[in-house]
Amino acid sequence: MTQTAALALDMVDPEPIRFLDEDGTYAPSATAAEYAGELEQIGEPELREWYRDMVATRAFDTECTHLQRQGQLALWVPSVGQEGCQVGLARSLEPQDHVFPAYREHLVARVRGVSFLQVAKQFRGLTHGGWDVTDPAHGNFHLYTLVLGAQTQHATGVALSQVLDAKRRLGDTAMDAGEPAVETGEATMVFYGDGTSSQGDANESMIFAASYQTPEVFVVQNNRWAISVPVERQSRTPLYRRALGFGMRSVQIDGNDPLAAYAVGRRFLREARTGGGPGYIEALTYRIGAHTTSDDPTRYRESEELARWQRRDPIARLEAYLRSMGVGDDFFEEVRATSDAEAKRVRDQILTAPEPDADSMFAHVYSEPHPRIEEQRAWLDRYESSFEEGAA
Ligand SMILES: Cc1ncc(C[n+]2csc(CCOP(=O)(O)OP(=O)(O)O)c2C)c(N)n1
Ligand SMILES: [Mg+2]
Repeated sequence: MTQTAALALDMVDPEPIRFLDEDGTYAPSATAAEYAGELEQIGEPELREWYRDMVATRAFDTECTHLQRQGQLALWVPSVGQEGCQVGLARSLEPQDHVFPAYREHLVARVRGVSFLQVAKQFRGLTHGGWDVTDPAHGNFHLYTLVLGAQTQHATGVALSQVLDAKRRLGDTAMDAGEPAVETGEATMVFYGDGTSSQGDANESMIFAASYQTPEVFVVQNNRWAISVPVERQSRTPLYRRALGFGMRSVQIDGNDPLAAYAVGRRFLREARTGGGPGYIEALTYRIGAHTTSDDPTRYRESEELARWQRRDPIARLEAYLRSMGVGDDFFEEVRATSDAEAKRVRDQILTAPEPDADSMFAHVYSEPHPRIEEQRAWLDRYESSFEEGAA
């Protein structure tokens, strides 16, 4: 090993950026100081809304887990424990930005205007993909992606188009790797997990992002597990260091601190929009629940680890901070009641939502008629008519 390589491995990692400590006291880390200005617009009214987003998402999440257990959803993917980074990052976006989720970003969906009902419909098999991303009400929130890392390619594709559009506005139609970043006025944020950071897609999209200086923010929610595989098995260095190797600014934040997520998200997005190129945020958090309702984490996780992270619950942390600002019981009780009622409404609505016509699954595969699709459609017709009375 050369001396340089040894030095790189010995590198001391800066403390993760944090404003609120684990018990909700405002106690910024030394690394947070340079981001404090980003919080100027954030006061008690904003924090109350963030808290509402978090509690509403958890109530919805819990309701969906019950619905799956009762056989009403095919699958559910809980986000419990990860609401802190999700709320801060979602709130740091501007309306014109694009957002590419993985499959656990229910809170981000809500903030961008995709309803919980729309999210739940996907897990009941009532839609063929999700929501209409081109509908302005949906805040450029793209579709959930179960193929790990595919969304990073989609995000870099959109971010490349943001560069090209900006260049065209300046009368420059050529786009080459290695050119300086341009001011685009809009950015793209992509969410993925610690396990997904090992996928080729995620790494390739970062190469393109760095080469073409896309206005992009890569967000890795490091919840410590990729189903049953711990993050230590995927990477011998902290994940944020990988981005440094691609030539991107990259930081680690306390992912259960909404203020840190907001401040860093806002800074990185603004830099991306104004010609500063891509950035990478590793949010250190924890998946409190199961990977999905098909998983039993007690088979591979220690209960002490879970208990340790339950004590760092992002909702409890923000609640403590709000209480220290003088917010009283009435508010917290009202939010809980409203959130439970909202979750119940989604439950009632999903149970009565109409099923799509089976034939509609063929409608959007190709834009033109296609013989293979016609063949499959004919097979389905024959199959369905075999149930009709008098059929052989
Ligand atoms: C390309 C691909 N490989 C494997 C899977 C199966 N799979 C689904 S989720 C998952 C773990 C993902 O872990 P991570 O990226 O840390 O995200 P998390 O679920 O923890 O949010 C795996 C292996 C998949 N969906 N897609
Ligand atoms: Mg993970």
